[in-house]
Amino acid sequence: MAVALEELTDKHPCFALGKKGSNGRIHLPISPTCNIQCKFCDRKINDYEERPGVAATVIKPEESPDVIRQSLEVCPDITVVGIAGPGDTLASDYALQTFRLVKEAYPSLLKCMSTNGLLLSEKAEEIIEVGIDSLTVTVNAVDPEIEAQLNTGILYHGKWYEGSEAAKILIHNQLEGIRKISEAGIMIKVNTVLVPEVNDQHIEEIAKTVAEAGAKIYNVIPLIPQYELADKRQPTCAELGEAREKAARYLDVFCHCQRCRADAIGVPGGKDFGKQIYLNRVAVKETFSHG
Ligand code: CLF
Ligand code: SF4
Repeated sequence: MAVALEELTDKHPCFALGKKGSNGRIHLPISPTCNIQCKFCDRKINDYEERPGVAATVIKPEESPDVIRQSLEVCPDITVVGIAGPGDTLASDYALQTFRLVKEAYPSLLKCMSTNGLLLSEKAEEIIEVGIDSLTVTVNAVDPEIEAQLNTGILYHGKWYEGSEAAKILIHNQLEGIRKISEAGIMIKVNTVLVPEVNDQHIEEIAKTVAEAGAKIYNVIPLIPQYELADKRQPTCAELGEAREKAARYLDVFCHCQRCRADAIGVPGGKDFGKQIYLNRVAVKETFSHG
């Protein structure tokens, strides 16, 4: 049965509204590959950068229960098992396989999945059946012309699409996926990477559209200028505040995002145990590089 918003607000650090939550999360770096190319994404395997898309290693689904056990020993505040990359959670089957194992081994932990949404609509039934408790979809635009400035292209059913043609497919699938998943009662948060002069005047439209599709919480993430958007700047605090204020007209806004790595472990913003757990794993030899 789907978890109610009150329970998520209470137990989930990224759905805590108002004050910062004190619960922790473990990210399992299970999903190595991605099926789209965001212009700000520079996926890396290393142990020093603090940002999404980075992990020290990639683990196998069957290693997850043991990683969770070790993590709970060092951080008993963990209430959520999240999968957020370092690639996309639906580009391979590993994330859904892992959630099945987690459900069996740790039924009391919340299962949180994060995706770019390209395959959300076609995988919706399976996601619902697996019993995800919270889902995050990254929607950076609902206008294909704007999305095309943030995304080079998508690999969809074996074919590479670019520009606004790619953006149209991506946006359509994201919104359809959000509709299907929210109809099943699963709580959805939408993340938007705020890019000054590209989508900063578009936030209200995104928030309105995703709220109509069924999303309940919105998280504006300031751009980390890198890769093809290295020449852009980070939004100012005022721009971030304005974007949040506009979004808040349509849904609840989450304000404590820490732009976590794909292998973060601990309370967001507090001590991170990711390196200690993942780099100590002798069994983990196979690293994946997107380089
Ligand atoms: Fe992880 Fe994301 Fe789940 Fe949270 S992170 S998959 S919803 S358990 Fe949270 Fe980190 Fe921000 Fe993500 S603070 S980057 S919003
Ligand atoms: Fe990177 Fe995520 Fe975009 Fe894939 S969806 S290119 S992993 S930011």
